[in-house]
Amino acid sequence: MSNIGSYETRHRTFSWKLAEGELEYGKSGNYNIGYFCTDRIGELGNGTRVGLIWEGFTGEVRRYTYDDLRIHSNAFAIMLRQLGLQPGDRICIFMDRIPELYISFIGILKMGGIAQPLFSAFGEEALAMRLEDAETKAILTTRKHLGKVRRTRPSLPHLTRTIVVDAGDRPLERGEIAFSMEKAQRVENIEIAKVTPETPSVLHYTSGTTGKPKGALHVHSSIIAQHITTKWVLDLQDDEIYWCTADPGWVTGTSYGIIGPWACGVTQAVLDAGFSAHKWYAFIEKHNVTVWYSAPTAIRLLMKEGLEPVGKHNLSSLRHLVSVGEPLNAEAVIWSEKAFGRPFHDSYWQTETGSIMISNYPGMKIKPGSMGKPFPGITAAVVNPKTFEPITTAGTVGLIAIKPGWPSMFRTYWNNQETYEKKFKNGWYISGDRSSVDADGYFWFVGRDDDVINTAGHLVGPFEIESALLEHPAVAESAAVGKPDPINMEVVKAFIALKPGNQKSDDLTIDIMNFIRKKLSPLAMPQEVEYVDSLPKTRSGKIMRRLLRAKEWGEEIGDVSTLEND
Ligand code: 6R9
Repeated sequence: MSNIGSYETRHRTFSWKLAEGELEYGKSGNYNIGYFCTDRIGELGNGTRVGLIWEGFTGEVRRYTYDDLRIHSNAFAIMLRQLGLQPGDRICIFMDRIPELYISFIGILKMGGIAQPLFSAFGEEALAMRLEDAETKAILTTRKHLGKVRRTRPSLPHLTRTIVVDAGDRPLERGEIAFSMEKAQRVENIEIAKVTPETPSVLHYTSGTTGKPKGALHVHSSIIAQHITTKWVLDLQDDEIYWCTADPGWVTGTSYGIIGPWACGVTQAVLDAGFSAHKWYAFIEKHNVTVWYSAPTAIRLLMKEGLEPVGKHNLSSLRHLVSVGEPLNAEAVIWSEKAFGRPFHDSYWQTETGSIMISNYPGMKIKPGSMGKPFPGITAAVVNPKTFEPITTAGTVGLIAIKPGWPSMFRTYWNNQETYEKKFKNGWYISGDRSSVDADGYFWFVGRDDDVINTAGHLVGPFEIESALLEHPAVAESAAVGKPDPINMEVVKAFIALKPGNQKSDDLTIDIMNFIRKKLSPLAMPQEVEYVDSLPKTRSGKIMRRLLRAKEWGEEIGDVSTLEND
């Protein structure tokens, strides 16, 4: 039996008070996320349960119980306090996916700091920009990334503390502190910072379409939504081995890679290694992963490798699969059913929303290619882009809008209240994505508002074209963008990466064009196909369509600091 049981019943009977009750949020005056992710699990009698199974790129494995997580996060909190850091200070975590990343995140929250996780792969410019904007006081890092931190420090007067978690006895420079989590004194209990539900907790930088990245600020009560969505969408049950493939530099890696699963007291597995189908399947097999939260980009990479590597592993432990981050094409859902005997369940949300807003739930009928329905307690609609009034006609495309008031909603953009306020229109939070809703209440993603293609006055969504392209046997990855055209204003241009064993040719291009024309329409047919080895993506795996588009239009590319380039 799934945790959610019947979606309809939950939808009818839901209240955020009930969700608070499920977590006992505020019990004995405690509102701190750090408490709920570690100490509380011990109080429930599960302190000896493994909370983290970590595997490094060399295959080394480490296990931490909830008691360990509590004690080690206490050590981080004590150390940060001793360094004079205060509640409300922004403290950056800049590490690969090592245990210290996950545990220091909790330690920062326990001392009342605002955790600012950043991708360790960021170069110094991307790093400096975000540290400067947040006036970050301290950064936790490792020797591997220390050089970048050192190079940014002269331009960052607020950054007064650099903590190196693997320095050992090696000499450090002034202002740098060596701290070993494993060697620190084991303190069973500390005074966890008294916070209110509205005290800031996490600052996540999201890359805007142009200009500087924006810092979405979250608060401690976000855990109410993260906990209940983890329980009902990811369906985590007591004895789960859960794997979230996202890096905590991306919101998925904190909301559902730290807070959600630990608030539920389950075992989560982390793999600190790059992508390879074989490595991923071996990881699932070795640790008996039961619930897997991943992203379409990764799923499409697995699809590219085909069914053969799947057959080489025993993946029978898997029981529930969920996807986020990019539109999940119908083909990927169908393929996963073939490969793993289970479909990927799509889930839709944003850094700004802090938790899953729209999803396919265990037990609810999946319509492949649809994002599913709003989470119980979430009022979502598509609204008219001009009037911001809800569209009630099934199938009509509009902007995805959500009624404010859910606990994990961001509270502002750091230093940018003006942009924050612009996100609200006519009493709705406007997501910036386009979708339609069908007669059964399922949402169908169309594209980001700024990615929609206007060809001869018709709005064509890139997702529809890309989904169709991915059904062509030669296509592994695709992006559809608008290209200037003197007659039609814009026409569709497709960027395509081919599956192994296929060669680009004029015949193939014509075949692909015809494939789309027949499947969709002459309007949606790409007028041009460009073959690429891979598509430009952000570190969270999102295809950067605006970058491809900007080239076609000869426009400024804007901020590319989240671009994956290795
Ligand atoms: C969690 C996360 C948010 C943007 C969002 C949308 C795209 C996310 C999606 C999806 C289609 C889904 N997106 N999930 N598009 N289907 N299931 O990804 O946060 O990094 O802030 O990105 O990602 O365009 O607006 P974030």
